[in-house]
Amino acid sequence: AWRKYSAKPFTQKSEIELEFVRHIETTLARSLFNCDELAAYSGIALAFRDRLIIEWNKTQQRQTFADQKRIYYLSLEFLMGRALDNAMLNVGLKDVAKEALGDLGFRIEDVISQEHDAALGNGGLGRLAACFLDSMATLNYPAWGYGLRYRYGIFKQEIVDGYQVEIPDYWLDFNPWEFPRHDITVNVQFYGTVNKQRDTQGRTTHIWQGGETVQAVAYDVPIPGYGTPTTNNLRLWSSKATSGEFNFQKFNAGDYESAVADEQRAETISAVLYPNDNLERGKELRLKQQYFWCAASLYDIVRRFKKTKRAWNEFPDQVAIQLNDTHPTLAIVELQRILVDIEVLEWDEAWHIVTHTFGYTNHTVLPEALEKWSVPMMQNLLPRHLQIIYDINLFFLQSVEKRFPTDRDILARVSIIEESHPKMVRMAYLAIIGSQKVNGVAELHSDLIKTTIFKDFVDICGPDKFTNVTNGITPRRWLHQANPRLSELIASKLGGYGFLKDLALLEELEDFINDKEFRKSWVEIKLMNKTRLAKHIKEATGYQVNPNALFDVQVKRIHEYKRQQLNIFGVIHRYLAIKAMDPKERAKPVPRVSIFGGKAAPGYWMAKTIIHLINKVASVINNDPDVGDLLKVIFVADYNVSKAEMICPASDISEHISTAGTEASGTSNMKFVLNGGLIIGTCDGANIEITREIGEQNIFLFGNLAEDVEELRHRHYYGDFKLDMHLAKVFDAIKGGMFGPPDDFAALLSSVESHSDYYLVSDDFLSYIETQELVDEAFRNQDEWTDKCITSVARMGFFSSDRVITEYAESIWNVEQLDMGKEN
Ligand code: 26W
Repeated sequence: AWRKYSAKPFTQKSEIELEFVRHIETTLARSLFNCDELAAYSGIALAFRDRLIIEWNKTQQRQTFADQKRIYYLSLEFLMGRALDNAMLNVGLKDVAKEALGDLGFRIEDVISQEHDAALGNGGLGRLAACFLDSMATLNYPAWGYGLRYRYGIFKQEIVDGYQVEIPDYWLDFNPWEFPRHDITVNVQFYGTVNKQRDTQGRTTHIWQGGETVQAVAYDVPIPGYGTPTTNNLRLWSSKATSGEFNFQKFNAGDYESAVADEQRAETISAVLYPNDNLERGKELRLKQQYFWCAASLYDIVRRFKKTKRAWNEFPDQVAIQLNDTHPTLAIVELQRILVDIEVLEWDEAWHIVTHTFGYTNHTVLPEALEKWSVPMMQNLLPRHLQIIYDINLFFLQSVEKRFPTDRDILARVSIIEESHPKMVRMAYLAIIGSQKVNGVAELHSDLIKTTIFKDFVDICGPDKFTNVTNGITPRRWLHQANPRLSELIASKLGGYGFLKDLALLEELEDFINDKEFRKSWVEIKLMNKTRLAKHIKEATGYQVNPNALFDVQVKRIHEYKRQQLNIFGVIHRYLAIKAMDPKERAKPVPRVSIFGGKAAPGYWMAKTIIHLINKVASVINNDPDVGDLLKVIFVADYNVSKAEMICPASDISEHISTAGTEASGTSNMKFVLNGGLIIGTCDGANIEITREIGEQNIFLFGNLAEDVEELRHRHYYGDFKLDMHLAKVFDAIKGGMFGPPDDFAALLSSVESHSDYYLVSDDFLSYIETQELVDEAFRNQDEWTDKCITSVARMGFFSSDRVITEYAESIWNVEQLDMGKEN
């Protein structure tokens, strides 16, 4: 009987139309006669959501029945972007939906663009988590994402008078992609005290009592795989006050205000995503977010494991938990607490289970980004966890002392507790000690963590604990969805869309490099993508840019280490050169549009100054009649995932120019090359492996190497340094007021001129502008340029996140794909 009534997924146009109309008229209670694009988006999204949920249910049943080891990906950030287009493509019904919407009087692009980005992340780390979810579902891995359901995602950026202004991103008004699970809740405790007790067998146990309790409510987001029925789950926790007596007691006692205040305090935990990227500020609310999310997720994972009635020692055979940076490190402590305090396992047995369950991925070597929590704060908020951390540390240091009896200060160096005032808990050390494997995200980065920040741990734990898994991106969103025409052209040559599931197949494209029709289409597609971006630029900024000019793009979070200042100084250099030319000569340079985009953390003053300078330079250059089309400077406001989908396919060259050794990997570099753009970059992060794959004749590398950075910084420090002469002229122009009051930029210039120049802007400047000239020269020869682009795309197969997930699954998680039988 159940089977007779169970829902069936739609497959044809007429069924989509029926579902669409049903949702408009009933779910949304609207009339078809006043159905605007937003309503149309809602209708079609709800129809696809229903479809996903049917597959989601079946996937859960299959995975429960298969009873295999599962992957749990813990990330404080999931930068998902829009869901509708992705859902339609992954399910394979976008063309059908397009016709259905057409019948109903809508253009699918307009409907898709109604959707608000799900922007629960800052940048690279959060977007990587989103790509991983797509690949895990596509490869049929039983996998769960766990995160926080922030009421406010990353802020929206507006540019007012050249300055960044932050607008709250309230995105939950209408979100058809989440399912509240009011029946799936976990109570999470904070503060309170710890008491020792003896149990009936005479053992000492620890009871954590008192304090406050906050309720975590699950919200589930379906994650459809591409070309497979697998639809995995992303579970996001939302905080609310525990229902019941406590509040009612206060309320009945007439203390209405404080009852409401308690409720608000609880809801504050999941209210807002911290907008810092690569900066740790040590705020208590952030620690609360971390514990709230770890405790709820672990409770859920343990509950699922217990349903299988297995012995505890089988836990690591059933559960792999990956920590996306150190933000979820408390999960290690929480599991140990559950096993020892609640399940009453012996310490050593519990610790064995814990250390075979977790893996830790490091995403940054910047010292200011490494998480440390003050001991007094942790003592107050999580008293039992601090005790457990002390015990973990004690046993760890004892083992180190035994093995290195003569090294006098190794214990202080590797202790989880830093002996500062106040004392601090070093989360990365705790993550390493509690994990089975530690990985970096590109080869250079993985080498650097082994030789610098984690060197002692390589000596102590052995080199096998540390490995590399180079990042990747999902070709579904970053090729097929972002650049449908290019995807279609490739499919027409390779005989289908198989490359979307096996990106290495792209290599066959090299066979068509001399195919005239193919090349012509290739160039036309790039021009169309640039024209589309030019249209957006015109609407957003009022500036008209020429789509035939060289589009030079740098879009990413604004940070001194990423060196947007190097780029804008280079732009000013170019401008001064054009101005100095005899008007007759001005036909020579290649016309260029320099496009910037990215958000600065609201408290990061230097990054905001860089944004201000870019906008000031733009308004001077763009309005200078001497320059015309030769140079335009554009700042695209509110860079986010959906803007990236428009911008990546429209670039000729993109900039990935971090100081060598500072950018762990970078992933937008991969997106740009996959979309037929070239790169100007430093020998940093994944740029190095991209070069190895595509060939050094196809990339514009410049600048000092990571191994030289320390020595160069030393030289600056001891004053043995002279500002690059071209850069000096740029600085003179700024100081002369060419771009507004020089005081506005004094601190920025001084960060380069003074004794430090920590990010080596001056050291790399000459090499940068010379390499930009090589870019001009190469672009003049359009045929050779096209050769480079096609060859590069053909060699990008390595950077699929499917390859990345397969590596994690085989070398870290030891998890198998679900056998989907013949139907797949
Ligand atoms: C505690 C504040 C904070 C917030 C976020 C510290 C650090 C982070 C992230 C780890 C920063 C981040 O996003 N790192 C980026 O991770 C990407 C994915 O691996 C890499 O491609 C980027 O190079 C790296 O900067």
